[in-house]
Amino acid sequence: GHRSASSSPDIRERTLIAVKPDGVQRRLVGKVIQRFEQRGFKLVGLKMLQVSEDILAQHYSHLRAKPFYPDLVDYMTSGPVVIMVWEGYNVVQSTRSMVGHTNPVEAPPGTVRGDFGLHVSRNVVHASDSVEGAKGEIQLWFQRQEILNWESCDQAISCEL
Ligand code: IDP
Repeated sequence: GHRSASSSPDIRERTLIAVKPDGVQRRLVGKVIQRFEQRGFKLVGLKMLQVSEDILAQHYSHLRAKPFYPDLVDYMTSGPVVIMVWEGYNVVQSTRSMVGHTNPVEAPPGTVRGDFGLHVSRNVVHASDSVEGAKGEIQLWFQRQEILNWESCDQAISCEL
């Protein structure tokens, strides 16, 4: 169809999604991945790791002064996380709405936190909250060569190019 440079969708937008230690323990990794896959987003990076306090301090630098910060560090270092980069049109905003409010009490059914979470201190997943924030988080968590550029055959069908 007709499109101009300014209106063409940015299909290369990326975000960082993590299944936190409670999500890994509860065997929710597959269910979380399935939601983003079936929405039409493309997985371009994936790894499992034990989080270091150093990387966490950078990732959650905006929360360092909060009273819950020490508990947040204990939670996030309590076991492995699965960390991912997802790509696609409007992926940051769309995955945030699929993840739901930070506090699962406020997250509606149908969202990851609304379906799988009970308390704000164990909210199953992380998702970047802005395009700029996502860029910084992806740089923090991933080496350049760990992100794969691959063409998906359904791109034109899912995103009307
Ligand atoms: P977000 O994860 O929805 O982007 P942030 O405000 O960036 O929300 O908080 C980061 C993480 O810190 C939350 O996902 C949650 O795990 C934890 N957290 C936030 N607020 C609280 C709180 O009031 N008590 C305990 N943990 C919290």
